[in-house]
Amino acid sequence: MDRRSQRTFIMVKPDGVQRKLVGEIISRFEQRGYKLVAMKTLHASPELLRQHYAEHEGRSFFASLIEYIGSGPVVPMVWEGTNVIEISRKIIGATKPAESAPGTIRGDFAIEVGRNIVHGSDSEASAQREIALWFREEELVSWNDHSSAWIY
Ligand code: ABT
Ligand code: MG
Repeated sequence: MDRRSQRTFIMVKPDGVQRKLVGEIISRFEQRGYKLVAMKTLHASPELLRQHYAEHEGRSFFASLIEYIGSGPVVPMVWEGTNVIEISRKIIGATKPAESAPGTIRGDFAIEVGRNIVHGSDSEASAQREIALWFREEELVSWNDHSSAWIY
């Protein structure tokens, strides 16, 4: 695969939507040089969220996590570009807000681990699984971003 065509799954959580941070979050990925290839708004079902967070099933926070992410609309997205999985986790910042550096999304906007604004896939396997869970193949757009000649 072309190294520039790595894709990851990013989702603005209900607190990010309600706080009107969707544009801010999109801007940060655009400004870094990444390409938006899919996006929608939906109110996710508990079933979809249980699948999304399957790795945390059985943990003490699982039920409250599903309730929080299901409490309002979310904005799932797919972003594309070199090393986007690793770099997007840096753009987002650490899971615990006390550890998320200023300049990251969580470091600038979040103070609670249970209200941390945005999700990003943590590995290639997660990215593939999550993209397939939230989007149909035909919802992913391939397009040539000529302006990125100055980034690559
Ligand atoms: P996500 O992007 O939501 O997956 O967060 P991240 O990958 O940074 O953190 P992980 B470890 O995947 O946590 C998922 C969500 O579960 C919440 N959580 C996690 C707790 O509330 N308590 C905990 O002890 C842990 C480990 C935080 C994460 N999302 N939210 N909201
Ligand atoms: Mg995670």
